[in-house]
Amino acid sequence: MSKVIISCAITGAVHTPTMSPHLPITPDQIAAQAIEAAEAGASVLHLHARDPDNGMPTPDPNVFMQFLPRIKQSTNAIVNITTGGGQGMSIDERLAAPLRASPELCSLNMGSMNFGMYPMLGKYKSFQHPWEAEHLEASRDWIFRNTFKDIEAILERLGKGHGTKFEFECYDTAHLYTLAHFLDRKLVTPPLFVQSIFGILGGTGADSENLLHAKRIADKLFGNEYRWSVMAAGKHQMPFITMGAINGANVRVGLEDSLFAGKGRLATSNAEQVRLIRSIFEPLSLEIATPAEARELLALKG
Ligand code: KMH
Ligand code: ZN
Repeated sequence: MSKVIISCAITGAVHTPTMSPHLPITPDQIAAQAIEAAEAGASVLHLHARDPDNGMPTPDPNVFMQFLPRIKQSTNAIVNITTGGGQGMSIDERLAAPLRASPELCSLNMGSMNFGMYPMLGKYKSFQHPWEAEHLEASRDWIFRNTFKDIEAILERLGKGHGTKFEFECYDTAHLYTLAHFLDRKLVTPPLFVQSIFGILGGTGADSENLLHAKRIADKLFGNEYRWSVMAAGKHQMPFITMGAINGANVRVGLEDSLFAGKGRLATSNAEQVRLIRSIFEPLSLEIATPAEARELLALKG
């Protein structure tokens, strides 16, 4: 079995500061947690930025540039910058930091969809910052926009323009077919890094049948021209990525996807989740890929 690439999604744009005191917000916190996650064994670091004053997701490239060089200097990990950004961001805003930093890898979301953050609203009596409740409430009426034209623009400007490769975010088997369409048109080049995502309200649910179905369809569409990875939201994170790894997938952990490291127990850092999945891998004889091995497996520009 091929070695497992562990990606770690450090902070994202879904969770808010009230939900966990361990969610990294400032550039110092994001850099420190990313470096610690890499030291723990993550070979890919998926990064979003936040306004250092209130923790709100921001597309500002100047904020990204306060932590990206530090991470580059201190680790050999692959930097993967979001192009999904966060609620309310335009495609130009979502592309600003990736175009500035020209990373080896970026996320690329393969379809438009509802994205259910609002169930979290009911879980908190009060929030540290007014934007948090507004952000969750606004998600009831938000369409996570990723039209064919948007996808093409990202492939053109980042892929062709910068040699950046992509973590293709697939929330449904429909998104695998969209990716196959772009493969047919030769707008993407194998090996494709396909991230199957489960448990987001608006996307495919976290049922094991769906995991195996996603693999079956990806095998059918891409043969051996893809590297598969699995992530799942909230309480589904660890069980689902373990099932994925047993079935030959790479995995993604991180506080973007789940704030927890056990039932009702907040993860104190991203690195804790990396160590947790490694402790599950060990008795299963699953070995992890170094950043150099991950670069080779994904055929990155380096
Ligand atoms: N938030 C995740 C479900 C992105 O940043 O482009 C997927 C993600 C999207 O990481
Ligand atoms: Zn993300």
